[in-house]
Amino acid sequence: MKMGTALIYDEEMTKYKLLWVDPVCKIEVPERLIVSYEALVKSGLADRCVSIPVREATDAEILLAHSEEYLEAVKKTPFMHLEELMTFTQKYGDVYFHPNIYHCAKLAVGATLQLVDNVMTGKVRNGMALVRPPGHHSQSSAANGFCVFNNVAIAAQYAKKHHKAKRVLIVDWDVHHGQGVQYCFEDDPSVLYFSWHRYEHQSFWPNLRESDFDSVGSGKGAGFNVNVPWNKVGMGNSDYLAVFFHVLLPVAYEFSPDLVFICAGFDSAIGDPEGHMSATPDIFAHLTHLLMNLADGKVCAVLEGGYNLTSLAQSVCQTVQTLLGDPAPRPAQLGGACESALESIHSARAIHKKYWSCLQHAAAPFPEEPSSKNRRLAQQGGSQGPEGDAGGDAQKEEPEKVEEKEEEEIVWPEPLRRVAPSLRSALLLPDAVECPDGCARFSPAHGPGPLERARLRKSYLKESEDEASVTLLYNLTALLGQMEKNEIRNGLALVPDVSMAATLLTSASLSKRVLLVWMGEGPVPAQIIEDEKTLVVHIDSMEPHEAQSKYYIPITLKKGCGDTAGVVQAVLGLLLPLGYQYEPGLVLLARPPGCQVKGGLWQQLTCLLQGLALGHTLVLLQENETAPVGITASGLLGNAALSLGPLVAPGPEDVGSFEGLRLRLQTDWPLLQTTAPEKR
Ligand code: Q9C
Ligand code: ZN
Repeated sequence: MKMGTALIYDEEMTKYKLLWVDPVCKIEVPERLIVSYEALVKSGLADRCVSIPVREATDAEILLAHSEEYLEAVKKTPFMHLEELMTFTQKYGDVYFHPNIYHCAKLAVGATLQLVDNVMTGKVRNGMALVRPPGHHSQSSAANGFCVFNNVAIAAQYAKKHHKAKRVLIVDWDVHHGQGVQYCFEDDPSVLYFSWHRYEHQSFWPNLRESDFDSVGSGKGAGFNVNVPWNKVGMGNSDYLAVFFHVLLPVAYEFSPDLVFICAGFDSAIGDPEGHMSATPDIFAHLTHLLMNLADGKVCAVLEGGYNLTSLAQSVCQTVQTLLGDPAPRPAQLGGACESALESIHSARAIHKKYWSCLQHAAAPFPEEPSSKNRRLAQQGGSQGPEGDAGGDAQKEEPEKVEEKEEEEIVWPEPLRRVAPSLRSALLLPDAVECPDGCARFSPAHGPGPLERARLRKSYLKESEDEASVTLLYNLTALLGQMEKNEIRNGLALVPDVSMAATLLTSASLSKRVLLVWMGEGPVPAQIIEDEKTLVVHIDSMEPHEAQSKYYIPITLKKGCGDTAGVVQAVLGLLLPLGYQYEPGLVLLARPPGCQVKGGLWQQLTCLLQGLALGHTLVLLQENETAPVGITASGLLGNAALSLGPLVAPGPEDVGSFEGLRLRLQTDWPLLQTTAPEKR
């Protein structure tokens, strides 16, 4: 199994800066890289990574995304005097040159390629390149937006050419639109480009018509460009997660990349003077986690923007710590996406429904779209107006208007320290079943006393059952207890009766909230369904007998759990948003007898659920069905789930019924919303 996280950084990339006065460019400072790296060192994260040297990209590599004329022009900049540099700079938008920037730009590309080589050859599983200058705005023949060469676009071409990557996903979570990346792959179906960006109906830089949601790619590449424009500032954690659950992840899983790039700009985090968003640094732990089971875990994060040094350093640490496999923090108090974000989500889903079967039942585009946007634009006084926070009437659900505050006035709590329990995975297995490598066989310090034995026997067992059954129950609660004390991260138990074990555990859990995921035929024990502190998500082929309630959510699939595409859709669009909104302290994943979920999908589920409850996942398997033990253990140990391959269309009735379920549940669970209220 491929292990390790690469960190690629070289101080040399701090050695250029703005040499004249320019209010637009003054935020792009060497300290951006210095504070990011220092934070990684101070927190001990840098030491845990595999450090890989940078190199200079070759001309041929740069030419994968740029014209010869442009490369030749940039090559002359190291020999230019100040005046000449300023003149050269003026040919482009929002960028500056320096005698050493060409050298740094070659290192930034080279660092990204080093990352790709190490990830694609399996020397590491994933990694991050901390680079300057950034890349996603630069174009075939133009520098732009602090970017000289398009690091990620070059690296995607390189991965296709040198590592035979067939499908590459680029997730651009920087707050600006990476138009350079969009242009590079516009008609290329082998590279799926996703970007969200501050847009404000085209009034925010780079003010491009083609940054809107209706730029979907062209020719063979139609459908492979996904834009989610933010038309208001102040977007927060719920907005970001909603876009992941309802737009990016379904499409990404259907696409099934061989490699994932993150254009990891952190100007989309709180406190950033460019972005004016409110998402907190810990959200990047989740965004990273949610991408880490695509492409067999091959994720290359490459720094782009990020101009608030505090928020930048914290966000970089959150990202790298997640790549390393530490448990993600609990994202607290998620609501639904705000109204403006829902409009963007709706628009993106509607325009892409003809390209992606996971979206085929998304609501239709608004009839007035996209012209309504132009009307609003006109009301704001033209398309090239300055960026700013003006326009739109404030509504209750809208994000807070961010006044032109000095950035130091915006404060947020430092992310909590993320502690990984010293024991990652404890398995409760009958003696005859071999314990997979890397896992510990769970044995409690001492057995139950006579009173405890009597209590367990009375509450859960028939008279006829032997002492071994009592011991098993005791061991289960002991394992649960150590997980809840954060001494053990996760666990797996092979039990003779999954229903009984689930009943025992939900009642024994001290967590205020337990999420029980029941994969297959029920019934789910009535005692659990009635339990107010357990949210049950039940995926099955049978219409359930029990009436659905806020805390019992049956998801019915025609072909049951054997329908991989259907289950993936249910997991991404329903289970995960429900789980994130519920904020469980413990996740129980139950595999009742005869469960049809295929191995790879089971592993995906095991891995994805670990983003919840600080990674406290307890998996229950049926004693006589030992086949899934190996893959479950592998997922619990933090190995990436294997790619499911491109997904076929889920059954149309199923997709239709998910949409119906989503509509019914979204009042109680706003993170399920995909459409603005008045448009529903
Ligand atoms: N305030 C990156 O984040 N200036 N580039 C915008 C509007 C350009 C950002 C002016 C910002 C470029 C990589
Ligand atoms: Zn940016």
